[in-house]
Amino acid sequence: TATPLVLLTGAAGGVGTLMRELLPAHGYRLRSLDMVPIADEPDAVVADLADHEALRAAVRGTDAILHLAGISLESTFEKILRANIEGTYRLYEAAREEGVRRIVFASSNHAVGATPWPGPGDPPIPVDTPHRPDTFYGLSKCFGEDLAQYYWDKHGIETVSIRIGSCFPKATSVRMLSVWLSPADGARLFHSALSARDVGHTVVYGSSANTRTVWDLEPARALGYAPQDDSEIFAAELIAKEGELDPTRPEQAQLGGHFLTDPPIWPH
Ligand code: 15L
Repeated sequence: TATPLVLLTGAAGGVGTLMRELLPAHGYRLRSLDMVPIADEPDAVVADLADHEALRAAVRGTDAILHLAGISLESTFEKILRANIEGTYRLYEAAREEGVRRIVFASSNHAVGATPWPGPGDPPIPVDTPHRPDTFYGLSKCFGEDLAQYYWDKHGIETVSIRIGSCFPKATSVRMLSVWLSPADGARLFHSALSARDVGHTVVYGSSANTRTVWDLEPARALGYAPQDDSEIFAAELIAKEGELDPTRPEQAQLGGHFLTDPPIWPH
């Protein structure tokens, strides 16, 4: 069969740039969508998710969508509303109109970021833990997960919502020792989420096989994901710098870390 064509939204962003590099080796052709042009991409579309005709044209003929577009950190409610909440809705509508049956949604740990950091001996945080967003950003990811459930129940569009931890080349804080997703494992996980059968709407956590993992990776493994990396290679250096993770410190008391304690961003 032909190599599947995947629309990558937010292709110029941090994770998008890593995945343009790493996903083709898993057997995909990519169409890159972003608001900004990307150099040297043969199949690239420059469009805002609010441009309905451009978005439909970008979605047309694809086998699946990897939805990474949106604001990736806390911002004002107005900006989050437009980019993440409206943008994700518009993408699902385009998928419905064009008959695309599978979306992989970049959700985030910040959808449940207000969940207390598990203590020693506590069970890992399950995927069905209640939504506890730590920011407007996290709230938009809760919305995206519910939107995905709705489009599955109502329109039969399948989604894997991945609550990504920290997908960067290296772990750069003791918190990240628990939630780090190496770029190579990220590509493995996106591949599993794109290719697993009969997912309906499935929510998983997205991290590497970290020694200090705090959440349940089994739902991701059930999709076929077999992580190869472990953030422990960064542990000695980070602990020497910051000390061990200490849940009595406010910025380490909950899963979302400093997202809970950073000052809110108000619109002025
Ligand atoms: C996220 O959702 C952000 O997009 C990313 O930049 C990191 O801050 C990550 O969470 C994290 O929790 O480390």
